[in-house]
Amino acid sequence: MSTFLPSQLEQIALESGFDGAGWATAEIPQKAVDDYELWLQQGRHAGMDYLPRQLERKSNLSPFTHVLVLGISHAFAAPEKPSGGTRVGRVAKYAWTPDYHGQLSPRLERIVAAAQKLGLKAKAYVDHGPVLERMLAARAFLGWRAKSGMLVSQKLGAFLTLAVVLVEGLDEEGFSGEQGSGGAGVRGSRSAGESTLALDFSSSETSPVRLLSFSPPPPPPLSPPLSTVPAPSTPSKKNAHPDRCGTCTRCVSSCPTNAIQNDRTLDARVCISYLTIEHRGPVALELRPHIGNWLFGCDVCLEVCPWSVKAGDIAQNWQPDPELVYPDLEPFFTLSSRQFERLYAGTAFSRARRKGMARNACTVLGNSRDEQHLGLLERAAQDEAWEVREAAAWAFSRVGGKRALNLLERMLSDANERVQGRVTWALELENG
Ligand code: B12
Ligand code: SF4
Ligand code: SF4
Repeated sequence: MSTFLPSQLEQIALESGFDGAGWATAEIPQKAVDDYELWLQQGRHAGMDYLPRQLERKSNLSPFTHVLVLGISHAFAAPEKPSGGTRVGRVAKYAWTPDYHGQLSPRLERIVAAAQKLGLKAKAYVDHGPVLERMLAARAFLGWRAKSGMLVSQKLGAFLTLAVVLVEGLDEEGFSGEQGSGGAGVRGSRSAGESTLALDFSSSETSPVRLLSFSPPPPPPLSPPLSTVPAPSTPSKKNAHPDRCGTCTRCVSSCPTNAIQNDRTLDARVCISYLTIEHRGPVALELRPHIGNWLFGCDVCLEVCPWSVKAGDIAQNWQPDPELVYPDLEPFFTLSSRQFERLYAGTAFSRARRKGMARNACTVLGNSRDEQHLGLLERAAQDEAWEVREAAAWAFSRVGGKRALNLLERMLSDANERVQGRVTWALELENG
């Protein structure tokens, strides 16, 4: 019997730049499937039609037997703002790095290759795979399913990107040290000289970290040597990390649009993250003022969390790009769609497309209520996409004043009915 395999992959993950890692069995509790179905039935997935389609694949991960769940902090410190341009929109931190999928893929490939060398079949996913990543992360003891709906870690806070490596070929024998149910705590360290952010749940009263004993396959020699591998962990069965929200409700009360439900799920129809990233077309009028200066995504429920505050700006293993942190809004109106796609290829912005970003920019400029942005909105009023012109008309009415009114009146002849409707609505509002 050897005792190295799962912890060895964990160690490789930590050395590859992940901040936390833990094992769960690949079984999906019926409760999670039922909850997901209910969520869909209630229409809380808004226009994300791919979510119902994924239900079946998310409900059954076979032939995979175990999942190595990984977390990497995106709690970046804000870089310095570049000079020039109109940089007034906020961007959610997860979108601050160029191509987070691209940055994580080589790290995941390394783990998959290591698993394959050990005779296991493995497949990795980050974000858009048909995998209930948060549920698995909770069962792998990376953190708990918090009131915000986020997987929050006691050490790393809520700014945690998740990824999974599904592994085939391990059986319960492989984790035969397991005593009943429990999840895998994470104990890992990076190479000497680097700070250690690996999780340690030893203070948790139900911490299930136990020694494992492993049956074959026998390992090829891998670095680091086995003697340096930290205490191995066990895969979870049913239990999850204990709830550390306690009586706190900061995320719920701070959410600008009351999107957080009392069953720890979101109503995506009103979540700013959904509205600015996934939603196509005009945003419901009553929600626009609440979007404030969020240009892309929203971090309110993450940043108010005391566990994020306690963790601090700990992301070290990748770097934000200031042009993504403080994007100049002007190019969203001046670039063609093709130029936009080229400029933002691989970034999270590409998901919203040029016209989505231009629409969002109008919301931010309108909510700034600052007349100095009327020039840019004038440009938006001539955009080729009617959704952008509609948002510009709304923004003129939000900024208000004589010049905005003149610009609105000029839009009365817009060829699109919906734009005309918004202009008429705005003028009526302006005229009392
Ligand atoms: C669709 C999606 C969205 C949608 C819908 C969000 C939602 N709450 O479902 C929108 C666009 C709104 C969104 C927003 C954001 N997202 Co998003 N999103 C996803 C995606 C692609 C699918 C999520 C999904 O299936 N939702 C459906 C719901 C029903 O599923 P669920 O949240 O996983 O929870 C269900 C089950 O897992 C179960 N469950 C959860 N925990 C547990 C525990 C136990 C023990 C059990 C039994 C069950 C259980 O209960 C739920 C109901 O079934 C995932 C990636 C992925 N593949 O999982 C990223 C993901 C959830 N998003 C992520 C992030 C970072 C964000 C944002 C912070 C981005 C931003 N700053 O703007 C916001 C956060 C909003 C919030 N408070 O949740 C991260 C979250 C990481 C984390 N630490 O939790 C993920 C995991 C991506 C990643 N790989 O890192 N997102
Ligand atoms: S609107 Fe913002 S604060 Fe509210 S749930 Fe969505 S991401 Fe969180
Ligand atoms: S803000 Fe409070 S309630 Fe919300 S996730 Fe963090 S600890 Fe839980």
